[in-house]
Amino acid sequence: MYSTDLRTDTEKKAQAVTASEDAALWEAFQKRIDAGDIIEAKDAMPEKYRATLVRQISQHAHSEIVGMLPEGNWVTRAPSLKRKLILLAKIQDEAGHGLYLYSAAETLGRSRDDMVADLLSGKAKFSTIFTYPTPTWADIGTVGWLVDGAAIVNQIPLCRCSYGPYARAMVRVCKEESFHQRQGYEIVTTMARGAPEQKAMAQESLNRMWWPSLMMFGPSDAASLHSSQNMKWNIKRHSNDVLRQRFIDATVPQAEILGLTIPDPDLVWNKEREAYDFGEINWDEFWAVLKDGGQCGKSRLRARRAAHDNGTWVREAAGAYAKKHKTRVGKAA
Ligand code: FAQ
Repeated sequence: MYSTDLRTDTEKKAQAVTASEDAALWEAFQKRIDAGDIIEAKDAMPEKYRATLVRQISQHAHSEIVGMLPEGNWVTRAPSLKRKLILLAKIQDEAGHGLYLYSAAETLGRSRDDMVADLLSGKAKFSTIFTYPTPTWADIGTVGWLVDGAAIVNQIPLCRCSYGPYARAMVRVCKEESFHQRQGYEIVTTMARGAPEQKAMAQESLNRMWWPSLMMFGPSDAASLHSSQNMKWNIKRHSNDVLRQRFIDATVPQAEILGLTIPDPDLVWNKEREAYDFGEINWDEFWAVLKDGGQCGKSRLRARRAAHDNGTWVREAAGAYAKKHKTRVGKAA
């Protein structure tokens, strides 16, 4: 079901054979990458390239789907009908992003059913940011402003990723994330310019969400496992630390405009570097969240499992329809 793997069985077998010709294949492949070629689903590629893309794209897809939950928390309590409609549309966009991404990963030969099974069993990762709770309405603003803002900084370079289906999916995703970031910033602006209680709520949310947003870019370059190979393959165009710095430099002035304070006493503009110096990220917290799911990791997975179970009848009906359609088309032919 849902397969978008474009390869025929013969092509799959041929590619499995070429995968064993490591040295020659890797060299020819690297030449294509260095020449700026875009790799397509049916092209020969080292199995490690395929595996790393499946890992990254499926983790990204899971993040979009799990990322719907912290915002879903506020659909029934949005402060006005207009806010509710906007929030619903945003959450639906995130579902769409998940679906493009699962489809892009399927072109590499992994089925969506398998990827979803990995998420539900707890084997696959999703972004640490979505293990944090969203207890106030201001969090819906900061999720858009900071989380979508960080996602854009991370994902714009992915529009030039060497793997065509992922790069093309990212173009549309980034356009929508850009709208999401603006709607989040608009919520925070309204609160920061509203009553003192509203401004305090926006500040309190920024205090909680700032550091986890910085962790979205992944571990420091020194601790990153995949960055150097992924940059060699033009999957990643910039390192985790470079993108994190870019996000900080863009976001600090946005907080200043609102009269909000970034919760980092070490944050200071460095004239020589023309960039902000910032305090130490709590990497112990990051690794602990990755390992045990932090505050909400387990409940996010429980919610996903329940949604999956509730959707069983839809998948069964779609499968039965597809089978019937195939039989009809077969008979007509
Ligand atoms: N959370 O060696 P690296 C969004 C893992 S979408 C969890 O540096 P890499 C939209 C990493 O996977 C947000 N795991 O890895 C939205 C690896 O694990 P593994 C998601 C993390 O791949 C907004 C290990 O640590 N975006 O927000 C995290 O080179 C609002 C070592 O790390 C993407 O997925 C983390 N924060 O770089 C939705 C973008 N960081 O597999 C709803 C695409 C690292 O070895 C509402 N992904 N890990 O066990 C990427 O750009 C990269 O995969 C990175 C990590 C940058 C995330």
